Amino acid sequence: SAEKPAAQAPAADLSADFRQLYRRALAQRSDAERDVATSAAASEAARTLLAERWAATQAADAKRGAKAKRVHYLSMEFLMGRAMHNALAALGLDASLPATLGKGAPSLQALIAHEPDAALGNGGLGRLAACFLDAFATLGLPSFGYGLRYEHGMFAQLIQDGRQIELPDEWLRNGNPWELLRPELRYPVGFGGMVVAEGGLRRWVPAETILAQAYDFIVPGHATERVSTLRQWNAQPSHSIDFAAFCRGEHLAAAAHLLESERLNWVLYPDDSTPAGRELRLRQEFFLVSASVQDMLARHLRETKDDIHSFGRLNAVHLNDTHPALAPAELMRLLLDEHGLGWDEAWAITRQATSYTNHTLMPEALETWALPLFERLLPRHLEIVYEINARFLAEVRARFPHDEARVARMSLIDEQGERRVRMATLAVVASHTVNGVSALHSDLMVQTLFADFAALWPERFTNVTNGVTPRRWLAQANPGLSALLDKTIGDGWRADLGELKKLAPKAAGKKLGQDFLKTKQANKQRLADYIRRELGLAVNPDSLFDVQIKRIHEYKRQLLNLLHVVARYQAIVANPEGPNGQGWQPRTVVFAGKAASAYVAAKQIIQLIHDVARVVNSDPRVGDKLKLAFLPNYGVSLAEIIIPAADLSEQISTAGTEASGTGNMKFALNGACTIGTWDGANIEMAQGMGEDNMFVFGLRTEQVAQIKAAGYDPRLHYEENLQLRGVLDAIVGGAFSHHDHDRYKGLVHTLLTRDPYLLLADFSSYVATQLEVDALYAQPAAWAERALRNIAGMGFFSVDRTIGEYRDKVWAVPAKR
Ligand code: 26R
Repeated sequence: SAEKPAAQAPAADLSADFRQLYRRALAQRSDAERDVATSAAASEAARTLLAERWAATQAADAKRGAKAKRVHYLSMEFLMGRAMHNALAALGLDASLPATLGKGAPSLQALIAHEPDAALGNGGLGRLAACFLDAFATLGLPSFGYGLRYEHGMFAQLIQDGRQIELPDEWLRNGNPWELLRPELRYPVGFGGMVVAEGGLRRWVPAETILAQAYDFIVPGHATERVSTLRQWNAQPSHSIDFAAFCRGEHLAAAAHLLESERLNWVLYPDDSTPAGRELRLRQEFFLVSASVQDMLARHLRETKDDIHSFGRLNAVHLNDTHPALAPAELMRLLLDEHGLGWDEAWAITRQATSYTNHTLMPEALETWALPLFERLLPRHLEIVYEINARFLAEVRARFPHDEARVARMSLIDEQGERRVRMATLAVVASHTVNGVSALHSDLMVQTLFADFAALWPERFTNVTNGVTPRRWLAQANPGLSALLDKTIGDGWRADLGELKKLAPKAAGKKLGQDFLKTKQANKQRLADYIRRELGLAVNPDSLFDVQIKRIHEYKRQLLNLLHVVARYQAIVANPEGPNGQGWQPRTVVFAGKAASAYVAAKQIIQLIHDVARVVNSDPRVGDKLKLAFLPNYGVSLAEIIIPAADLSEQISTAGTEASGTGNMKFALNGACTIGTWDGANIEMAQGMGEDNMFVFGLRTEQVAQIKAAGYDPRLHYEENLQLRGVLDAIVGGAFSHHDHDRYKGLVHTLLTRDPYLLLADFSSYVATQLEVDALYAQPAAWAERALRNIAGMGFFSVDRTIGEYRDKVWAVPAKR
């Protein structure tokens, strides 16, 4: 039933239209700096053309109206990155841009460079949502993304003296050319107040009301005229300034409530370490949910001539993790209190619509809300949660009589200590389908986090392995490799990534291997130039580029990577002839990533990376055998430069901790080999490319569990492994501490006493596998063959396959007739 997008139509009159729009827009900016003016003009021209397609998409879906099931993807995060290249590619104008614009026009690269990233997300979950929007458009799925229009996205990361400094991100300073203000789409969202009984109904009377104003961020697809919508809500005050107060001269007081509402979408929520921060996050979550549910109800009623009963059949409401898990509670409130439905029908509709994806098993990332806060902000929703819980627990007791321990574990309310609402439980109870994001993660999800729920409702749980868009992450980010693929296997892979398997029988081809290495070399040169500009560090583009880029987190084990760097440094100094007298394979180790502002251990890892880099990079005994670079301010655009240049992709989380990973997929797609643990989607990638084609190391999930159960003692590894001892002794002894001798005492102490992510247990296996990497890299033809086999095995990891599975297994969207 997959609707393959039609082949890209040649765009003769489109390019004439574009040229005309561009020139007109440019003429209006004759006083601006040239680079700024040209990119603004190009985005304005592209936006005008795409807005027409967007309107046509909306009209087509509205016409199908009651027949077309709509998917609503609710997410607190959308990590969009830049839009210009994707927009021009969707219009078919990227390759022909110089010809379209004529003499003296800027290059594609110059046009793109001025756009700020839309970084409205933290990491994997947010970028996945952005890839989903690409697939929604490309597959022609009637759908909306729903998010918040944060004024400031992910903070900008500055490094000062090796330490992370967070600065506000100003992505909207010059406006966002890809959004359309929708003045007619504005909904009131309430907070606080009380619940009143009114003629047999309960009604919420909020104490304050904030308006949610829609902005539609347009997202074009590949080889289709369809343009998806990311509807972002902007908070606005429900009434203007207090004019009387203003006239009395009390200017700030007259406007105090404006700030109160606008602060709602000031920032993408960084972490919830303070009470004020937690309350703001809960407000943001409800604001997203309430506006979105009101919007989909309004459209449904309009299209079905007020048939509320068919809402569940014609609308899918998907929860991207628990952050929007208030949606079923808000839908229930509207169905019960505003539309007067009875509980049973309202609940049936809600369950029929709702589905939920879990993205992490880490206990500290599971959302719960203290009851007093929940009740103060959302009194009616708390009543509804209690009623859902009462009915649910009755079902549990009927199935498992005399098992109050189970009831306590499964309750929507955590009664241990301070009472709290468990959002993951609400999401599971309200959903018809719950999925994890890789095969391993989905298995662990039903064995651990949701074991009680899987015992009750086994059919509710499923897996949908993540995927990435080959448009942004291969076609746009890596034009050199893309051209080589086009020449070798045809250009069908953009719309059907399974085509990559045609590469497998050719992988050993000598010429192909050389051509592959040539494209890699050009990408590495570009990254080397970037590193020199950014850090003033010269790196050898012929060295092996060993890359770990992702959020800094203990479970992701950037520190294990760093322990290997220190071990290698010491080995190079001790033994310049190399591990077997053949010399050392030169390496450039690249890190990038942000630490949550309140995450002390992660920030210390950033500092240690810089401290080690200072010592290693300036040691004349090392030269280019080892260089260490931390690139600041990681984000989508930086990833687009780094990933195509990587030889080796580090995916080294403790087995059982990384739900899926999606960076792992982007690297392999770009011809990097992976060194990785048997975790997340690494496992399925290894199966796709052949296990022997991945550098797999370390303990497996069951072994990790066994070792922990038996009482793990990291010190034993320190005592028996001389190399490890040398590394930790150097770190604790101040070798990298930069006049601050005890800087890393605590960090090493934690490793020796607790080491919760088993770095020491995996160290020797990791170091040994790194030597295998060196050995293969020393044979360019064999390395190229391996990389090509990796690419050939990546067909499964297209986001188009992922969304096809959601459509069929989760949202049950019927094939278009
Ligand atoms: C509630 C708050 C503290 C919070 C917790 C966790 C906010 C955001 C997160 C982000 C988590 C859930 C996340 O990004 N998970 C990642 O999702 C990716 C997409 O499925 C996976 O590839 C990746 O393995 C996982 O860590």
